[in-house]
Amino acid sequence: MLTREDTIAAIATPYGVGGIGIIRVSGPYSEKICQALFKPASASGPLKNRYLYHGDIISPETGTIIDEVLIAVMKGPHSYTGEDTLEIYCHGGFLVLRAVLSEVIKLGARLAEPGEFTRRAYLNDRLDLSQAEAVTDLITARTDRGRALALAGLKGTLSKELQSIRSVLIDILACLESSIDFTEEDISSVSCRNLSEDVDNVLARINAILSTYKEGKLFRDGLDVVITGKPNVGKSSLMNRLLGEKRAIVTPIPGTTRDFIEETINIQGIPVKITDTAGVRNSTETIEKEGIAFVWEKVMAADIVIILIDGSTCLGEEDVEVVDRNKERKTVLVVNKSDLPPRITDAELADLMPGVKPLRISAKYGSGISELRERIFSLASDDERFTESDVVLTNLRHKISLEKSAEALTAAKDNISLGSSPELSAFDIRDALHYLGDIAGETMSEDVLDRIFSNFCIGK
Ligand SMILES: Nc1nc2c(ncn2[C@@H]2O[C@H](COP(=O)(O)OP(=O)(O)OP(=O)(O)O)[C@@H](O)[C@H]2O)c(=O)[nH]1
Ligand SMILES: [Mg+2]
Repeated sequence: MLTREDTIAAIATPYGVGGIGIIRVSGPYSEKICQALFKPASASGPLKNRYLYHGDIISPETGTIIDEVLIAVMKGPHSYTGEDTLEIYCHGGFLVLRAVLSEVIKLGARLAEPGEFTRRAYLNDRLDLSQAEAVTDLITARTDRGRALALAGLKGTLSKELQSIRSVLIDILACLESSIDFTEEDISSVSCRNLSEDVDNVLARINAILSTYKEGKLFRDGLDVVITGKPNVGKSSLMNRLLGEKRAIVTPIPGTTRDFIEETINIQGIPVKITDTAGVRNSTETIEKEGIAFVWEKVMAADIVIILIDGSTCLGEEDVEVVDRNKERKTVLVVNKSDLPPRITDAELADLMPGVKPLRISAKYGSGISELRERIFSLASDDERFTESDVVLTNLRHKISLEKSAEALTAAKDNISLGSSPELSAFDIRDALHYLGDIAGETMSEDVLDRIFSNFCIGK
């Protein structure tokens, strides 16, 4: 069980070598730890709040200098965690950081759990839960659009919209509750005539947020695209072309790629993981067979499959097998080597995949690649236009709570229009409020919080 009475500490920068490395301390001992460890180069007397000081970290036991640092004390409640905090900007070497951290621990702090600083920020009302969750999204964002959405979440754009929805619901609830105190005949005299319309408006606002989830998830989690086809069609060349670097081995020998290779690229803000796979053919060779078994696994898990065909040779059995295996999937039919004389006609392609418009490219020379990126984007978005709005739902937990809230509101609306007793509708509205409150983390149990914060890194 974590308590907030103790003082926590962690290295907040990544492991490895860097210009600086930061140790973060939060809790009631922060200032004392600073006094015990730090000798300022020039200042005297107690360190001022939110000032940066230059000096040495000195081991209280041995009197030896451990590092020359900058240090800042930030007193609660105006700090990230809401508690007294200390940040020590050390030289960025792992041994330096470990030595300073160990002195901090000796002085009474304990090592922080993953996400514990942000958890304290949430427990001290510096952030609501959805904002705290946006912190990891921001750190792990892989494209600019993903980063912008996470930042909007952290700044509270979703929280504010939900807060405003909740205040409308509270008004509706007040109306319903006041009418409960009146007799049946008096109900109409209470000024709550448009309740059904009010609930409808709230439902529309919730549905508008819900409708952004697909987009939010796409920008946050991205999607998986697998390149498949028979050997030597240019899968690895296409992989390299999409990445803009030579990542996969390309040779004229069929069967070059044995294992799969995965890398992420950015397509209009969506992080797209591209997987290059082994060429598909009937093989008796163990390594190649294993590689091909992987292909089918990867293809099954993919969001979009690129079926690659070599346009400079005739269609073969393996091409047909690849197409057959992907009948149920979202696919792009890509014909490579368009720089060479074509050996496959449009009619043959139409026979192979009826109703599908093939895309001719040259992975070697780069033609057709931007069209391919566009095809991937429009398949991913189902040709829907994305909002420019900042209130975009990216988190499954939030989506589930919003859906439950919408369900409760629909029930409330039905009860109101059926003229049922106001108690019933009030009950539904309270439910809806409760689910909205879950998003901000108003009534979260410890184990839900444990689950959420365990995904954070240590020191955040
Ligand atoms: N002319 C031409 N040659 C290409 C093109 N794309 C790939 N190639 C050549 O085709 C050969 C095979 O390319 P790879 O990218 O290794 O093909 P692969 O599909 O990954 O092959 P495996 O890994 O063996 O399944 C190489 O010699 C490439 O240079 C292209 O657009 N035009
Ligand atoms: Mg290859």
